[in-house]
Amino acid sequence: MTTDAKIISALRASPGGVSGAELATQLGISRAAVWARIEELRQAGFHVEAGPHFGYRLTEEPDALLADDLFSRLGPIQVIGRDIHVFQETASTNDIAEKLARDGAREGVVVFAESQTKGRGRLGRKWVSPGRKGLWFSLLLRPELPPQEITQLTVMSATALRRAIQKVTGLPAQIKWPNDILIGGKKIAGILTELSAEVDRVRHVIIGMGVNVNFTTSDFPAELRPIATSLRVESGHEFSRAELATAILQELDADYTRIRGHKFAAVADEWERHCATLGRNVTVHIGDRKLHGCAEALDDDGALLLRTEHGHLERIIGGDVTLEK
Ligand code: BT5
Repeated sequence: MTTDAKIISALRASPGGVSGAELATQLGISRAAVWARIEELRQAGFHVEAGPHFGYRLTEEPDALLADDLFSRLGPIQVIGRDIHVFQETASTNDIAEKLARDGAREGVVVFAESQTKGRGRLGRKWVSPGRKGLWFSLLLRPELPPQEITQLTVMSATALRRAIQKVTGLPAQIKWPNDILIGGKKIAGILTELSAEVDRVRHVIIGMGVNVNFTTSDFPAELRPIATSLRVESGHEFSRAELATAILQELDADYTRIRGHKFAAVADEWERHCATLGRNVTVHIGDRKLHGCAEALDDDGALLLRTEHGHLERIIGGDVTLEK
């Protein structure tokens, strides 16, 4: 943890205030250095009062994503979130994570951006990601899985994301295969898994996630209003993006630990319990191909098993699913 992250943690732990001397001892730095760090935190938007009787007291936290703040909230994790980068604006966080991967970064790195100018979905579709309205981030993994089992990671991401949303907001989020999180039938979050692999070996995987947090209805472009929603629209109030981001990283870390421990079946069970797709009649579009059938199950690799109208069982690893009424 960085010094700033430790200061933020110490201030949060003592809402009544903590003295400069105590902070200096805890951190092994001088009182002057503590003062300088607190000034930096004030610049970043933290309101820190100072007084002779209470020392330093945190009275307000910014609605900004800050790597130090996220570290201070995260607590012990195995892999995901051990390095965190935050950009004010970038084209796509997946591109930054991809570059970090090529430069040899270790797995677990997470890249956030306050806004993206070229946020993307699958097949080059656009992902709307305006400043401070949501969480736009990507993580780098180097899993020991063959390329055909990578769908497990999309399943894992959806499961962890849904659980974090439910824990923090209490809203009933559901998963739509393969990569959407829905509330009330509308999309609240999407996942973009990008793979770099050789024939039988995965080099790395970038998992990009977009979560609509504090959008109002009018913040959405008109064409998205019928199909998209946000946590704010669904609950009627705003959420701390930092708190939600922390919960998501913790849940992702927990599920990645399950996958690394060969417990994908447990993740898949949870996925199935919260899936809006299974047992439903669906249409799957794969490029120009269109299949109708009943979404029966998820297989061991995370692919969707579709019982077609002709009675065949088709194994689907990608595509767009429309739920039929
Ligand atoms: C996805 O694609 O759902 C994956 C979205 C992943 C976005 C994250 S943000 C951080 C990281 N960096 C990136 O550049 N991307 C990732 P797909 O299933 O193809 O859905 C895309 C479709 O969702 C679009 O064609 C729109 O119809 C709709 N859409 C676009 N922006 C949206 C939003 N903010 N909320 C809900 N729906 C949206």
